[in-house]
Amino acid sequence: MLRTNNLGYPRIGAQRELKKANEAFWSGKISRRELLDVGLKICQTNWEIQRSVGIDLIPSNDFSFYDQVLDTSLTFGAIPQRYHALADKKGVEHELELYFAMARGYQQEGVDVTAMEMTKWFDTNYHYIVPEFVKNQSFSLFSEKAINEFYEAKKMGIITKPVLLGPITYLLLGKEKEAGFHRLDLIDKLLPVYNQLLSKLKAHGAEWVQIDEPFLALDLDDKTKSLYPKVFSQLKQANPGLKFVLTTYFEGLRDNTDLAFSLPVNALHLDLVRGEGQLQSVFPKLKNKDLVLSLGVVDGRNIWKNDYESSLGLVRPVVDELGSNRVWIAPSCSLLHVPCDLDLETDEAILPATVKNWLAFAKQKLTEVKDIAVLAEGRVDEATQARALANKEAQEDRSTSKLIHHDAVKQRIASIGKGDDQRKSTFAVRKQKQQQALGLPLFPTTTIGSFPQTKEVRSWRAQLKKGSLTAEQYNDLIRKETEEAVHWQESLGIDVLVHGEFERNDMVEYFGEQLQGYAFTKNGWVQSYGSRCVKPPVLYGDVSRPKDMTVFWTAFAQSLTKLPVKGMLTGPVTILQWSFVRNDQPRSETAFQIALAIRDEVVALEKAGIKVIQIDEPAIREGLPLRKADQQNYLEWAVKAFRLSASGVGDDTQIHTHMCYSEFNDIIAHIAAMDADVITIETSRSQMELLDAFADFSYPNDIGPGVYDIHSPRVPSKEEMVFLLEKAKAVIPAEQLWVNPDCGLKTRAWPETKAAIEAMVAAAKTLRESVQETVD
Ligand code: 39S
Ligand code: ZN
Repeated sequence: MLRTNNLGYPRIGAQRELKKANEAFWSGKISRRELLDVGLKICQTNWEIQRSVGIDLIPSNDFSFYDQVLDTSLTFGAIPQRYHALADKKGVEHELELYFAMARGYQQEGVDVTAMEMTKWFDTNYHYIVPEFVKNQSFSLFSEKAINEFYEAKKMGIITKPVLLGPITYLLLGKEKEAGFHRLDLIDKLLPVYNQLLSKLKAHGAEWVQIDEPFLALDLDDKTKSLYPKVFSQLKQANPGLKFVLTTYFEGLRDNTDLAFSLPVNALHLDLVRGEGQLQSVFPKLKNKDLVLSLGVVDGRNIWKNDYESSLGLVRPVVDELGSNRVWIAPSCSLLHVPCDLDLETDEAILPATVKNWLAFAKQKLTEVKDIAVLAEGRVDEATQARALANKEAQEDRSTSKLIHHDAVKQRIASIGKGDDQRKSTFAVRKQKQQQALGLPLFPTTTIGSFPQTKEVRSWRAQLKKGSLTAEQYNDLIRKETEEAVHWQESLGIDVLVHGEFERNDMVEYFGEQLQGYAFTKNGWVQSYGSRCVKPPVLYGDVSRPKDMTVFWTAFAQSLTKLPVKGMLTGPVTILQWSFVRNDQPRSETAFQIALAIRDEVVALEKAGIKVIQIDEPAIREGLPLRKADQQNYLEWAVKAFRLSASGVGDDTQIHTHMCYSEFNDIIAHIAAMDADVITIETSRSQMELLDAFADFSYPNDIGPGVYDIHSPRVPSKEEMVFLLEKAKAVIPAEQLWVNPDCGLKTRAWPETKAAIEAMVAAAKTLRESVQETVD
């Protein structure tokens, strides 16, 4: 029997139930009990959906209240010292409060602890909480979440397959918080606790356990390579009778193929979307073994319908070779990265029926997995037959659709000239001209662009969409909000102002909505971090810009003040990265199309009298291919796309860019090659660690290292920020330094925003005074 295997299901709920419950709990509106109930309800719903579609291996422990890596830290008791007092004070029944304190920081009842660091999950727009390890790290079975979830599903009559982050991947995802050891050296302490958990799961009736080791599909050093056989034989030995499905994703195994097939596991999952060609090389390894292969043929990272015929082309030879008992059909990775249910999308004005017919979300992907299994085995019922036919028609419709291709766009791409991705003069020349135009002080202050998207602002937009506010009424409200923000910034003494972005829903969706070639959804939410979700627009066709996108509100804000107002745009690579993009042409081609649209907007802003323009590229590092061999090519076209978007303006127009949430050290030369006049960059959660890279490299242009973490409601003191700025000043010349927060402020509330920005401006003043003193 060809079985079906799911790796993970979206956990925010089809109506973002988890987001709403979490936020209600944090603001004291619901109790812990009520929040736990919402969580359980989501688990039960997800299990039921999977059972009804006919998924054989249904995951548990893929649910999380905030993040699965943080769950793992709590499971194995890797709780950093600074939370111990809180843990003791609250006691075990407050596990959830401790958990959220680690995720978000905690500033109450005389306790003041910062949040743990957060960073991108491989090359996705999902963020995980970075485990912190110390030299004499100890582990213990602290949270029993994995067991509880297994038990809950069992009550429904479902024997789930618990999902655990593999021990090597878990350690690699973390960071050493002191010198003198390597985190992989902690494996001998971790494994006994890991085994303790596994034996409990077994005792509760678990048969299969999914061990996620995405690192096994990446470039590995010898130390890590040699650890894999050791770890997996120990797991095998310590847990007789338990079956392991070793799960890799986001890349093909490539040079780790032999290693992966040598490991003593019962099943191996391959991502056949990213590692398309890898089946050929694994065939020879399968002889004389009873290993099960889980074939990840349904794309867990994008929303296009699976092409049944091409999937069957992959699957059938494997079934012929191994027999159907040794083959599972699966999505390529967890479905966490796609929205829940396409059936909820019924508004043809934003998602035309033609485009909708090309798509599949998580729930639909489960059916695809099941269909492919049924078709591959040839025991086809009528309903499956009908879906297979419809699938074939949808593929044909998309491949010939007139909605997708536009000659004018293709011609413009073809005619990109040599100088089109270069500013007119060097940075040194530009800096002088910009200084003349702007007259900024030393340590100029600015913010990253967005101000709090309060409930009110969002509800105005919701009302506009529903028709209970007219466009005029809505614009009036946004105008007032913008005016207030501009006047507040002026009164505070900020040097480069922003308009606040009150008119925008999201920094990518907002642009997608105004570009040709895009469709959107009403409910296509995907978790980004914690309770925060995004609704990536669907880029299905050639991209062009029919009219101005941001000029109106930027020019309005500029009309209110003599100080410079920064125009805010999202860069081409980030728009690409945070959209669901076409898979029928190379990503670079799509990036260049977006770049030209943004370039036109940059020029339009300059024409409207805007002197400073920020083109955000927070996702440039996230788009970096996971394998070194593929990176150079990406960096070349990504940097070119940014430069194309930025190079249409005169020398005296100052171009900023912004980046966050990634380790940038390894691509610093390429960041410099983007040649933005100013880069503002996230650094504060890592205490400005990043700056070492900028100093070593001697970054040529101006830089604003974030002086406080905006992803936590905690208000930083002026002294903390002065301390960080002094740290920055030690490695970056003062003339190059800007003062700004880590990121945009849309996720924050006004009171903490005002307090923090006030302190930030005061910190900049203190720095200016101290420089003045040394000059005197
Ligand atoms: N990726 C993207 N695409 N955008 C980003 O900003 C980022 N930032 C980084 C990395 N990746 C990103 C960090 N990630 C949010 C999301 C991701 C983030 C940071 C922040 C965020 O604030 N998301 C909002 C949220 O989860 C949703 C933003 C949005 O699209 O709350 N809002 C819409 C709007 O403002 C819809 C709002 C909404 O939920 O128009 N409306 C309610 C509804 O439709 C009704 C509101 C009401 O009546 O009060 O049910
Ligand atoms: Zn940011």
